[in-house]
Amino acid sequence: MTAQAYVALSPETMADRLGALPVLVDRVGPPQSWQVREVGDGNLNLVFIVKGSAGQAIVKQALPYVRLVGESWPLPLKRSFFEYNALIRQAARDPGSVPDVWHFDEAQAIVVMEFLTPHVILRHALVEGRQVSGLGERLGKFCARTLFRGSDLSMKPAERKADLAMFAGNVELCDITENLVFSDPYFDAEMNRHTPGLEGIVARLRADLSLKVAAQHLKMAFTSRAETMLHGDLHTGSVMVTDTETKVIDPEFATYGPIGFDVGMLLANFLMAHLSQPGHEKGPGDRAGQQDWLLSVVTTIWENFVTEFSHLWRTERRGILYQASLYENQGHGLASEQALNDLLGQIWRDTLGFCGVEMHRRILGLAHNADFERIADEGRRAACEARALAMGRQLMLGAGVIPSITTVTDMARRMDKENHL
Ligand code: SR1
Ligand code: MG
Repeated sequence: MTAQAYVALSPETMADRLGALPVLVDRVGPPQSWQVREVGDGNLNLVFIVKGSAGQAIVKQALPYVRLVGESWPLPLKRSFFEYNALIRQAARDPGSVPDVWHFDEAQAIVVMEFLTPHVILRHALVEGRQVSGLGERLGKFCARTLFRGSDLSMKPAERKADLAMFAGNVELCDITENLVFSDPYFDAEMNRHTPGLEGIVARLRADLSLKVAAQHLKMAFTSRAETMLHGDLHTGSVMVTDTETKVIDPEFATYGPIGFDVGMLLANFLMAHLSQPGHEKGPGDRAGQQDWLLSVVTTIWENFVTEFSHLWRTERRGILYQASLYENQGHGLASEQALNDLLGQIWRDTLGFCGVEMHRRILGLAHNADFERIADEGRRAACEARALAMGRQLMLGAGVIPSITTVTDMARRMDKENHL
């Protein structure tokens, strides 16, 4: 199959195309027993559930264009190669955190993997008002482990440099992030859209020159500070959950970048989930408990990230940075702790900035999120989105002085009561 030219799969062709694949026959059953559904609801790819007499599998295939927009926006198939390579690294760096990969076909841009059941996309669960136990711990540790172990704090120099070079090839997906996240929200870009009623705050944000400068500083950090292998698109649509289990999916945007990028994007999506809750109320205040829980997850993610990252610093710091030979082995363990605190401070400031831009781009840019989009009443939606826009600005401009995660969650509670329209 790998020798053949790329052809997009369909439910009808699945058995003919992949029916001889040993791993699918073993785990799903003979192709005659297969039932195939296309279930992709993301912006880019085809996703099929293949169900047979012995089990189920996910078959994910990249399309040669952006699904959300259509064939007018071509996108290379090689993103599937980066997704596969990121998944196997994340599985090694944080075992159990991602679906098991069973097969990869580079020419057909196909990744065959474990079907997660009864998992659902976290974002949908949050919109419905569901809670997931252990979510913040799991995600905080995922960030710490993948971001620490993908960096020069941990990796062997030759492997790290080879990975840096390899993931630097993910040019077109980085280009999406560079434009859609860091630039388009701050001017009247062609693909932007926003909810009617936001015109006033949108005009104020786009006239805010300090904000424009902050966004471009963050863009420069993203493009030039190749600190670690990022997931690259770590939002609540890239997480699947049961009531008790959490798995991270879809790392096709993987690239080397600043450690705070993934953490900031993730926190932004929980803060947006928090600020969107009033739009989903069926009666006054009936989402208050969900809002409190969402902010507790924000706190837990950050605290677990810091705790786990610090633990890895103290126990696994075997890369070329901050060598133990310079610190602990000289009896200078205190200096190592000082260096850790300094680094966590830098990551914190980056996290706040990236958190802010993500909150802006999901409301002003091309790719919105269901947290707000599923609020049918435009007036209510605009009120919620305006609070998120205002909060994003405060995070970006205040990144250097916001002292703690409690300050952030207090800010979210305050914003939730304010009118920013
Ligand atoms: C054109 S792709 C738009 C967005 O969808 C993906 O999930 C990423 O978040 C990207 O920015
Ligand atoms: Mg995705």
